[in-house]
Amino acid sequence: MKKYSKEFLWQLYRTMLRIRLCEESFIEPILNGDVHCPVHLYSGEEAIAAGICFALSETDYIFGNHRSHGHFLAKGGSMDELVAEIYCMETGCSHGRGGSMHLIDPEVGMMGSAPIVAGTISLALGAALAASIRKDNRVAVCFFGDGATGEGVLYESLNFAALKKLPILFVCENNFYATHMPVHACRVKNDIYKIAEPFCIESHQIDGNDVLKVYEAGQRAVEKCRQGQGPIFLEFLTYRFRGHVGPDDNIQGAHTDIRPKEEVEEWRKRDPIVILEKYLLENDLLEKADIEEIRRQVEEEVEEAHLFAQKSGYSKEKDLGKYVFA
Ligand SMILES: Cc1ncc(C[n+]2csc(CCOP(=O)(O)OP(=O)(O)O)c2C)c(N)n1
Ligand SMILES: [Mg+2]
Repeated sequence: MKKYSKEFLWQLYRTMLRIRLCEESFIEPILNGDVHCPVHLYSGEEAIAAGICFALSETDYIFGNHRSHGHFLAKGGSMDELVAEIYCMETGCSHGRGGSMHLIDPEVGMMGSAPIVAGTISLALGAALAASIRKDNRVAVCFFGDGATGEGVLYESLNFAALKKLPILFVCENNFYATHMPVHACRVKNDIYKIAEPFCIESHQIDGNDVLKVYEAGQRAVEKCRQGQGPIFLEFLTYRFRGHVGPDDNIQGAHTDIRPKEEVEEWRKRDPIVILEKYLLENDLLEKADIEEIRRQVEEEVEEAHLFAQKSGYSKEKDLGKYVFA
């Protein structure tokens, strides 16, 4: 294991905790009916967004999907604007027009997220093509789920990226389910990373709950992309702690999360935040009191973000067409 500075590791830890506490802060408002858009929580998968985004620079591009609060925060998006967007307020990052699944902040390289499964892969490809034409040394990352491997655009994009040797990182967050469909029920082969082989794209399968492993893989891949040795495909194995949408898939009173309870429990033992916490404690890089202090600060930040959103207003009816392509 490489040596990292305490400051770096604390930042990584804080980033994952910011994502987790922000996600979990929405459970009550969702259940109370105070959130008016579908919300797909990222709890349990934080190590991937944090590890990959820490391997990038601010000018690199990322693209997300329907479960992208974590990507947005890890790339440097404002928590105030994220929370306001989830409440569909004018002060949100998409001026309240998008809600939870349309997040964007080009200033920090978060180029957009969209709910169409695999919908942003070709956009990331375009960004990587632009970077290669401009020779500006930027890398584009596309985050997508195991469900996106059923979409043709992924294979078209892999082919084009390989053909043009584009600086793009395909990041598959394999949480073993696409809504309620287990990955083994819709794929002949479960080793997703191998789909890159026919395109001669380097690919790896990595523990997505160990943030240092994610970071190291991300850093190696980004380096290769910058040296013109892209594209790279990384499959991260992970698990969502919550339902597909909302806290527990409780859709109109019907509990539809069909994942075995024991399976959820097993993965909860592999909580990415606890894994890093343990590493930091065992290596005397963090003390229990530090954990409490970081948690207190993050809780305060989350609370302030909700206050910011509550103080914000909805867009005026006459302005609803503004920022919207029709
Ligand atoms: C093209 C398309 N087909 C179907 C849907 C409905 N849908 C929304 S999310 C989802 C599953 C996505 O699963 P995965 O890509 O594994 O991401 P995860 O939710 O597990 O993070 C589906 C089928 C959609 N949004 N877009
Ligand atoms: Mg999935």
